[in-house]
Amino acid sequence: MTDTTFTPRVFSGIKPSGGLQLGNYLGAIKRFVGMQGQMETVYCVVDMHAITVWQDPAELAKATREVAAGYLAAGLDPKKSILFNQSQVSAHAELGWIFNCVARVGWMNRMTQFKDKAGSNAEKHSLGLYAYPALMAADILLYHATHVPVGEDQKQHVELTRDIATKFNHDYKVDFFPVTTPVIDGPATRVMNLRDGTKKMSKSGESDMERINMTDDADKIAKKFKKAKTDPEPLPETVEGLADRPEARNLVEIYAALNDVTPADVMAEYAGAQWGRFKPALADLAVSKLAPISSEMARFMDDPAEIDRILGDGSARARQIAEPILRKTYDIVGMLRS
Ligand code: AQP
Repeated sequence: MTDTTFTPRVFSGIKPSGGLQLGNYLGAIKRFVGMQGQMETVYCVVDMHAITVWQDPAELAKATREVAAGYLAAGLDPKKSILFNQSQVSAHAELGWIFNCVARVGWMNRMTQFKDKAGSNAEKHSLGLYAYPALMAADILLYHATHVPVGEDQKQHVELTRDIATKFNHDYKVDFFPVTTPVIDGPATRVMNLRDGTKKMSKSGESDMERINMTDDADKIAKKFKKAKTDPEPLPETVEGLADRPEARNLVEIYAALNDVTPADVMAEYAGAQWGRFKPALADLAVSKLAPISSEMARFMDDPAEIDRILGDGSARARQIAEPILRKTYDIVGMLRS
């Protein structure tokens, strides 16, 4: 259900915890660009989230510019959208603290992403990794965002954002924060690892062969799809036939998302095809769609001062929305400011 009392506004972000991978592009950036022009759009490089696990400072700065370059290369227009990096708008950290005091420990204990990332070694991980969904709620609610496009893996965190907004409004007897709608649509909301179709493709996954990086060249893309794990069966006749075949389903969904068609359209063309036919077609399609983006990214990366200027300008525009909302939040909470 969408909260209709607030002006429609989109917010989403990507963390610069490494170079962009195909899942970030299909599940996030491509969809972010598609929402541009439909309503006000605010997109962020969430560098404060990246340091929830150790980041080399020089690499973090480079990855922040690379994510910004990815957004721009994929068609984000900094005149139509606000594009900035999170740490330049200190209101994120300030509202994040307030939400740390609203969110309940029991809620955080249910976050599956923390369990997946921390594994059996949770005590060695940073407090920030555990608390980061409260900061993510602040990222969204600081802009009174009504719509948050994300991949499937972030659904639980957007639901937590709704819980935080509802509890804040209830505890302080206000109708101040919107109850945000997660926007999770299209064929590639969960792009899977190329070597294990039961795991999500990630920037920080162990092997480079398990993901397509947005900076991979044509040979690398072809090699990675050629070596992608599959089962021995040819492609089925219908989408239903992909149900228990996670690797086959993943490759079909990637094809569909890259080509802006449905998995059923892909099946209509490739029903019964052997991998020897489908994989090269997928690699060719991926190269034709990704090569223009990666060469545009390289062009932006050659001019870091221009990226920094765009992020600086976006940060100033983001602060204009965020600061009044933070000040009002402080008033509601009873924080005295002289
Ligand atoms: N495999 C994926 N399929 C679809 N969408 C994905 N997203 C990430 N991976 C996939 C979406 O990309 C956006 C930005 O994600 P993020 O970088 O902030 O965090 P993440 O989801 O933790 O991404 P990674 O690549 O897995 O990073 P690491 O390895 O550092 O944890 C989100 O909308 C996300 O859903």
